[in-house]
Amino acid sequence: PRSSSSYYEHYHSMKEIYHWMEEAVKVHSDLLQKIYIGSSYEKRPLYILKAIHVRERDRTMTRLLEHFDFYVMPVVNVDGYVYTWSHPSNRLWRKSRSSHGNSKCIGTDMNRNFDARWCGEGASPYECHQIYCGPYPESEPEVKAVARFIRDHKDIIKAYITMHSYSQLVLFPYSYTMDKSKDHDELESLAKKAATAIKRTTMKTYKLGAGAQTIYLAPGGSDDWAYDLGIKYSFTIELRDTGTYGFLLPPHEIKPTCLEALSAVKEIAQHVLEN
Ligand code: ING
Ligand code: ZN
Repeated sequence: PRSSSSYYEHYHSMKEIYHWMEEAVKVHSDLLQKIYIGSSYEKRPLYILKAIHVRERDRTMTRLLEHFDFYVMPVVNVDGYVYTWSHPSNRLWRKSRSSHGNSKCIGTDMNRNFDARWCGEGASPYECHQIYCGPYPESEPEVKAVARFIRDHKDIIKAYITMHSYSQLVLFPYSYTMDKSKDHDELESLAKKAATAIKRTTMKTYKLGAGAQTIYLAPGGSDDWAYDLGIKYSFTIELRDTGTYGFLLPPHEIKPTCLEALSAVKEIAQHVLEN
């Protein structure tokens, strides 16, 4: 891979990302492990990186790693990601690459495929739609692998954060209903702290709120599912920007976006530690 300083200034192919994961665990074998959690519809491996405690230069990170392990899945939709690189006209592909039954259309929206009021209002039962919920919950092997990993670790997982783009938002449950969750007030104040941390880091403004109230009704999302499983601190962060470039964020904005997102993660971890 490229030297670490410029790695976050370019977009990388799936092949490069696999190579990067391999090298990262080799170089930091004391800190990092690569966990295989299953394979995609097109049989690509799905990996989660686990970061454990080690002496760090960043003091906040050192303290947080003394108390927590971090599990990071760099790419969930590996098949979809590869597909976006295959031809310029496929650049904005969203869904998985599975085919179900004899539909002419390919792909399920993975963020409508979790078992949280699956395929209710805000998802579509039609294969050709962008927000197709799939034939049944966890029909997608990638969703099943993630859900199984979280279920198997639910007693040790203190927080769950899923990164999306774009809109600059810190969202929390629920997205599948307009009703407030029982932890609404605490999650809202923590989301506020996360947005403040982002502001401090890069001066960018992130708005916040419960998913359905802030953007739209969307059942079957991973954060609502994790929350209902018992993981109270469950968030979706919609990264940059607010529409100027949208999904086609210029490469020079990748690094600052990572830095602000990391500051939000740290703020959430800090709160979990104190509560
Ligand atoms: N946004 C999410 C989407 O799947 C979301 C928003 C968050 C939905 C949480 C459900 C739950 O529509 C993007 N950009 O995918
Ligand atoms: Zn998304």
